[in-house]
Amino acid sequence: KKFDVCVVGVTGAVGETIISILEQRNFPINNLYPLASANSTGKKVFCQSKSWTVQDLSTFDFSKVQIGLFSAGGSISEKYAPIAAESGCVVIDNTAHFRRDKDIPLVVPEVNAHAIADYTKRNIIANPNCSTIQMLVALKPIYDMVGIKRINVATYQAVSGSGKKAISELIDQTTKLLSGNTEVDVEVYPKQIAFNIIPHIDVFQDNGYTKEEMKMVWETQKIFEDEDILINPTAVRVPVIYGHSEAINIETVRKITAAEATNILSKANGVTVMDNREDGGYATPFVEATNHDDTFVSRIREDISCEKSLNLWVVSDNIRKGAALNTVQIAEILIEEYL
Ligand code: 2RA
Repeated sequence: KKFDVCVVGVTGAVGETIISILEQRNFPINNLYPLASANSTGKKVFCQSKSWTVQDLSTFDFSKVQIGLFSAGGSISEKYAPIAAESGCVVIDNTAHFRRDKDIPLVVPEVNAHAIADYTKRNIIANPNCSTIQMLVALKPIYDMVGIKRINVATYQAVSGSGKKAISELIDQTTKLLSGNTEVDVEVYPKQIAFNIIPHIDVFQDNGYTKEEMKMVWETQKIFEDEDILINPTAVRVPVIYGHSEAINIETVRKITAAEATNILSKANGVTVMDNREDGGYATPFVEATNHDDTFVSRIREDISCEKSLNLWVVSDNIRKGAALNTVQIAEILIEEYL
């Protein structure tokens, strides 16, 4: 069976990657409707050996499609996802807008695919934040085996997480500085990002954490269906273009050795363990993760400072598995098991 699919935000970093993944995974498309703002209408999108014309989101009739993949910002999803859902289109939304809604499933296929069944409540499924997805793909097998009480995580997040403008800002700043300029334009971030790191992603909350950090708390508890698990994130922006990295320390309910963790992770869906204690024996965002589907796990070692505690280094392409691939994987389960 083939499906009529729309992709909302098709000109953005995630939208473009959704199109290429729909092609790579040969998603059964009957008609494809690339949707964007009025100033992008008429542009051509190529997918599955056909050219599709970008249409204006604001005038689109969502009754034409069965599935809508949204990645155009929270305000666009807030306005159009309910319209699409009421027209009978099942929406898979990449923004944070619906993630905490109790009637909307928040899904990482390798972790809680069963939750997709709840899509019927609002006809909307939420895609988690990229930094949450890679962390839970890596931690789920350990969580199931020995239980996890607490997670400490520091993230090293690529600028592509902020969109195309952030990528060009990093490149422009770097080029200028390497050419001897001392002044650079700073627009997307509060400070220069080239040759720098910024411990601030999304808005500050009253408790001193940023919203990006709190997303990792809220989303982990919802996806694991575990209100008791404790998460302590620090989210940092780094001058990398693609690929988020995370230094994770977990306290487990029952002891797990590094060898046991390596063994269970080596068999886990969507995980590649790359962990040799030698030069280059670990995953990095540019060399290993970019343009790959898997979540890479390295530096697996027992915590020397705490019994029943383990350290992991987790790296993944934030635009692919962190957004576009996870979205398409949810859509694949949707059509295989529900539509
Ligand atoms: C970021 N996770 O990296 C956020 C949104 N993609 O900026």
